[in-house]
Amino acid sequence: MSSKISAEELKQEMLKPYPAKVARKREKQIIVNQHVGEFEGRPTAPPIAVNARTIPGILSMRGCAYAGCKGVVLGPTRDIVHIVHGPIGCSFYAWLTRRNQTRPELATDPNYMNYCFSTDMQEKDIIYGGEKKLRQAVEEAIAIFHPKALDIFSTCPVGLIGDDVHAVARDMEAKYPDVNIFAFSCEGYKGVSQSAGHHIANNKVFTDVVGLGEMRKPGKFRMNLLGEYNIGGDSFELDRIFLKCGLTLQATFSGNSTYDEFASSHTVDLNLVMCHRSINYMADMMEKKYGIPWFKVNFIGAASTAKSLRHIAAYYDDPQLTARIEEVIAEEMPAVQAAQAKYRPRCEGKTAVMFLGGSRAHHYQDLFGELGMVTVSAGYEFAHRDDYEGRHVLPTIKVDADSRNIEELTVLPDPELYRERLSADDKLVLKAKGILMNGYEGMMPEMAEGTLIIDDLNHHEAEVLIDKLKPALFCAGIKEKYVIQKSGVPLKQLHNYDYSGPYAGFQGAINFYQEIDRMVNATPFRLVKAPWQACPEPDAATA
Ligand code: CFM
Repeated sequence: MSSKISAEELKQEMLKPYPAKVARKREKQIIVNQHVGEFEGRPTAPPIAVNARTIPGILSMRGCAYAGCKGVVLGPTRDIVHIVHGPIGCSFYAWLTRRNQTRPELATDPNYMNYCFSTDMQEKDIIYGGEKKLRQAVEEAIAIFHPKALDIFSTCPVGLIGDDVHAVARDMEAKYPDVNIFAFSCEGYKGVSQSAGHHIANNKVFTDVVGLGEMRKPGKFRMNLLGEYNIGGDSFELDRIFLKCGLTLQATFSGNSTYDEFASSHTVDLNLVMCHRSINYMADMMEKKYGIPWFKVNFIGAASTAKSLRHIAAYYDDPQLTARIEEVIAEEMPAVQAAQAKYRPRCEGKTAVMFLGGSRAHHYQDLFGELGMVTVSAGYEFAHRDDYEGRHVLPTIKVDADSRNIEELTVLPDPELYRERLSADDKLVLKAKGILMNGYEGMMPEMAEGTLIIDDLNHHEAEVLIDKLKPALFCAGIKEKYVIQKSGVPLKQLHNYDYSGPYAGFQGAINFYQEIDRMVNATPFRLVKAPWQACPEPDAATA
């Protein structure tokens, strides 16, 4: 750690003002990273208590289950009409702020992403029930847009007043059999964070969409990319690379995606998992039902992109494909290396802290590493122990009441469509090549010992981090951005990328180097003094 304070001292500093009970709970959620053992040749990390309820009164960075279901997993799909059943605020504030982009192939192709569909619940609907209004909204949307599919998202009041969104979906589908209509019980309170919403979304898309279509894209090497949401155009860059390599991307869940792609995603031979947290359920269920193997990839960072492409080549084990992938890497890397040579000396040795949802706090460490920057503290908002420690801890995770709340589907092999793609021997061969089928090594084993890992970071702890570590850059989201910049530290939004992107793939890495150089070498934030630094407000202790 670059600063003088040790990670343990930093942790104690964070715990200091908490009441004893809160401190006891937070103590298990803030962990000094160590490599305590070994699992299959990789270091293991100490256990971290995560995916637990945020303590009331703490200013958390988390979102809600509805955000995870509607905003994250389904939101980027352009030709499903997404109706939010709830007050208008739930819709408006989820309306494209994530900067997930889409690009219809033809100008005439349906694209509903610019629309904000809501039932705009009012007090009257809360008192007398909102199902009637929801039916009207569905009728109206079908009359205007004639979509192939329409889905309904439940916000908190829907669950509280007991509207049966699934009955409405069933009735409406009986009336409009050409439209696939399904609903999500993803009320905001359904889980401790947006993570619950991911699981709810995965389940419904799996049972009600995947397997219904036969729109096979041509190509010998057909695959899906799960957990890539086209923030700032990331998917466009990945599409470019896959196309160049001769790989066919059948479906992305769900950046730049369409309904037909989801429906026919079961026809591929490989699932790549990018964001493990939000979509691992889908990968597992597709493997059980259709026999599609999956492994984890990371296209954030040029070296990680090259490594992931080489893993794809190893999986298909086709000499022509392997040669082509090597050619593409060789073509792309000179520009990346030139950019590194320019920006790395300007960023080398500077520190970053990273607090993002469930994947990026890990993935982006690779990009910072390419700039010679060090991640001195990191954490997720809502990830589970497997994202921190690696999937080998899955059998030891205790299922609590909150997780039990989310349905775990029992999935069996499809009698007709299941096809085994890999034998046990094939898996061993791939393992020898460094490919972990159904695996994820997690963030902590890959981070340096002595870094502080903080789950569900809150405002007070962020202030301690800034005060004690004085990082060159803070990576988080819009809720944190301005308060942190007022403290003199630039903040890069790594949820929606501020106004820029893409950052994935080779071109994305170059964009990122430029952007980070600009931020860590700019002085304005370091020169500002926040009003409260000059003239602090009296607080309860001093008033
Ligand atoms: Fe996955 Fe995401 Fe993330 Fe996520 Fe998110 Fe996101 Fe995120 Mo914001 S799906 S877990 S729920 S990588 S919206 S695109 S940036 S918190 S780290």
